Amino acid sequence: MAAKGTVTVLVSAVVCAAVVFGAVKWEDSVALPTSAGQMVDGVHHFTINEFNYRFVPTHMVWHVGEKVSLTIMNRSQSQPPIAHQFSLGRGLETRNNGFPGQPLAVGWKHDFFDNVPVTIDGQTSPIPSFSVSLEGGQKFHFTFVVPNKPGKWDYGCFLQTGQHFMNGMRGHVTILPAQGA
Ligand SMILES: [Cu+2]
Repeated sequence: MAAKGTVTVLVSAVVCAAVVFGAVKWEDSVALPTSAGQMVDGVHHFTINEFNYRFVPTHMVWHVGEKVSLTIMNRSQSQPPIAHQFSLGRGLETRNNGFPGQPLAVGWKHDFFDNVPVTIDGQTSPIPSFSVSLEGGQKFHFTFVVPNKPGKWDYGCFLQTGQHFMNGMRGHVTILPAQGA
């Protein structure tokens, strides 16, 4: 009889662990941001999560002239976690790697942030070829006013000679005319 009791306790402990694990996973997924962002005091806030090998969200909509606040979080789920990059631009720059038909993705021909003043820790300045590379667990925050560069822009991670990009680490931003324009 004592043995039977032990088995019951073990089984309920396992069920309990499964429920807790499920709850954590669920919370993780509902906490992830949407592509719509959040408007707070006239500033459009977005959080971009980086995983191996994808961004969440993969799509954002900005308007020319609005102030955007971007928080990039590297949530690499591997052990050890790996670095990721956020780079926004247009026109994929590729390099031949010696295998026909398999060029490496190395970056953008046109960087979105060229001539765009970016505010980091209260300091505002244009940063040529601005991109953000983070180690696992790090986050980075910056703000800017969306310049008059409408249309579709792409973001990606080009680390490990473009392997992350090839693996699907990419997304896009649609920039619409100024609201009310
Ligand atoms: Cu990456």
